[in-house]
Amino acid sequence: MKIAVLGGDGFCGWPASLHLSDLGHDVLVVDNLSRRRIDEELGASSLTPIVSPQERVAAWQEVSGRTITFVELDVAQDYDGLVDLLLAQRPDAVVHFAEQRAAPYSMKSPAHKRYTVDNNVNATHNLLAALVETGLDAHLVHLGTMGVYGYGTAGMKIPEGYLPVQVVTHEGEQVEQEILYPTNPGSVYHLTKCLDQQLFAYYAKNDRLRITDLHQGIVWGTHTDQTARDERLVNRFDYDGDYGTVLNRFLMQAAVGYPLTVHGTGGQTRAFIHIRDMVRCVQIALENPPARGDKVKIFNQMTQTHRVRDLAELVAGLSGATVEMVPNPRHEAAENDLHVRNDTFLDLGLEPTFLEEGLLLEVEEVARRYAHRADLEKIPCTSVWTAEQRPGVPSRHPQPVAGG
Ligand code: NAD
Ligand code: USQ
Repeated sequence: MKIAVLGGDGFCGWPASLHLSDLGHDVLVVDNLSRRRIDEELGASSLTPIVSPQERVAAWQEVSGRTITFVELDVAQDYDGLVDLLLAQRPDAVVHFAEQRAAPYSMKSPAHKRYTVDNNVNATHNLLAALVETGLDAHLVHLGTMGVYGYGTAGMKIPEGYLPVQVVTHEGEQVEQEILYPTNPGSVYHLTKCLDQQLFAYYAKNDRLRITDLHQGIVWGTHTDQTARDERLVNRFDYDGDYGTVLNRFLMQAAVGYPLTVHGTGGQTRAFIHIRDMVRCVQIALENPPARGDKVKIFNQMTQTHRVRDLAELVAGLSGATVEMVPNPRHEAAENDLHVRNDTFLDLGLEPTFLEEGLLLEVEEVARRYAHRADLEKIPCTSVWTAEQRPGVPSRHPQPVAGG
């Protein structure tokens, strides 16, 4: 297959591109390098030393003999460029990773909220409109998030995208329907993924586009079989307070001797997936496209759920790190249970990589190897969700007085 990977320079996109290329697919990486510029804005950088996209693809050619083409393009801003690229390359599939993906970054300020909405919603909509305009029947595989569901249910397992509901008509007849599971985002970033869902549903219905939306949990780990082959292929490893995700942060914090930063009581339960399973899932999704006219296929891309304080205890037990309960900068439930269905990927052959000592140590080992590059001042999460959480700083946007 010819596969365009939008956002192919990122934490998930790069290892997915290498995996697909290794399988013999013709891979085109498209990225505007915004993630690298955000590093500069934040004064942070990947713990692992990542080389330029041009050096990455040259190293892959040297190591594997396979060619990945890199194209710098802003999917959200350069619609005409996207149309021209699709017409010139005519991919069989497009994997869409090209969004601003950090919840804390999306909550930093009104400007960051607006950037995240503009970038993510425009990127997705441009791609959909461009597929229709070009008439290409490419299968679109999007990386969505488990966070579209919120992190709790009425007691059942979170289904894969759709919820069967019974409604009573005005004649008193009970009718069964299937609806998109109601969204309950926990940040402006997560909100953009909820908006994406609506865009997909509409374009699948109206234009019969073939779309798969992968509702992914928190990805942990760094290496895949391909990224480990040469230091120039190394994946990025985010540990800063905006982009670092919880388990990788804990492993990095343990490696550099920093107390593990548990938000609040650490009672938040989240879904997780190892990076090697993530690339396999993308492959499986590409191999099992919906038919034209089908509704959007939605898969829950996660393998396990964990409570944050349990993860901290596990990492502390393995490494001797200390745990620190810090005030939660987010507006989220202090404690939640999370039960998720993920039957589709299991039925299609995914063999989950579970959290186990060896893998945790492998990631900690990566972090230890590059510990000298760590800037400990970048570890605290300083982005807060509400004005009330910003101590001493009065809100610039006073709330309207109820009824006033
Ligand atoms: P990332 O920030 O490392 O990678 C995203 C890439 O997209 C970056 O290289 C960035 O430069 C590029 N990009 C962003 N906007 C673009 C635009 N307008 N045009 C072209 N390129 C653009 O993020 P990631 O961790 O690799 O996440 C990839 C996708 O997977 C995201 O959509 C994210 O929501 C989803 N996801 C990630 C995780 C996780 O734990 N990392 C979990 C669930 C879902
Ligand atoms: N947390 C801590 N300590 C930390 C960092 C985080 O306790 O040092 C807590 C947070 O408060 C939160 C939980 O850990 O309750 C998860 O935070 P996270 O930053 O690991 O994950 P999140 O913000 O949800 O976002 C990440 C990715 C995002 C993806 C999402 C999947 O950045 O792109 O969509 O995971 S999910 O969580 O299933 O919505």
